[in-house]
Amino acid sequence: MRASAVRTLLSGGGTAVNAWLSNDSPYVAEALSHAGFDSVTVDLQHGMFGVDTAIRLLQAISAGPAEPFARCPSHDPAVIGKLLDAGAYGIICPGIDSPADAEAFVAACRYPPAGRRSFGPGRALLYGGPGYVDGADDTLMAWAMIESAPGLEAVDAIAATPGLDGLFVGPNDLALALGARPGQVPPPAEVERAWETILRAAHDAGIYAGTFCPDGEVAARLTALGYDFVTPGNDLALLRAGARLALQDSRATPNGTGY
Ligand code: 3PY
Ligand code: MG
Repeated sequence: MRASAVRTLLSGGGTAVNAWLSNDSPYVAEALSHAGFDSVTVDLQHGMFGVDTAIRLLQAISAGPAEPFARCPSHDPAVIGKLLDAGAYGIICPGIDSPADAEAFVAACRYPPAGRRSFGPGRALLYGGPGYVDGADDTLMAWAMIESAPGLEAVDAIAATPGLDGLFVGPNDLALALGARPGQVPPPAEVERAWETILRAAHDAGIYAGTFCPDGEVAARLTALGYDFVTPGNDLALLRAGARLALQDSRATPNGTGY
């Protein structure tokens, strides 16, 4: 089976930088896969597309060097199984609020006897190659999102879930849950504290810590703090930031006065 480059990077102490797709263009997915990210995540929770399109996006990501990941909409095993069968090498599951949620999520990602994933790896056999079924459980990554007050409260018990590879912070939902505003730069103090708590819980349990970030600066700061897997905003944030810079440059005058 094809090894997971992200898993290999993290197990050697490196940090992976992940891109996040909210739009439905396979061309953009392919371009981001060639842009230098370690993985590209297809967002089935808030992305502007459904499962059929997500499968095309996973194919497009696989045309470049980045590893195909997906954020499922919930821990519904039907959708998780389909994304894995379509070749996702990592699943990021939103709204894990309890150890029971985490167990259900992990079970959906692993074949029996470790879990309850049903057999039928269509495209995953093409991407993963020979040995997929035997290697899948030790290769594919399961990331539980901590993004609610109950999830934060139960973070140590969630981190102890057998078979879970990492905790992944959802700073925007966490901000809302903690009475702050989502999408703030700099992020609110409540979220900063949660980033520290969740990092410690993951590493104390011997698993990885990942997070969504508003931008690359916050991603670099959280990498320095110890995060193993960072996402510097979604595709639209990258597009807006690039557009802003290009406009600024285009409208600058040689003497710096602007117009
Ligand atoms: C959050 O910040 O809540 C997320 O789910 C990241 O997209
Ligand atoms: Mg969220």
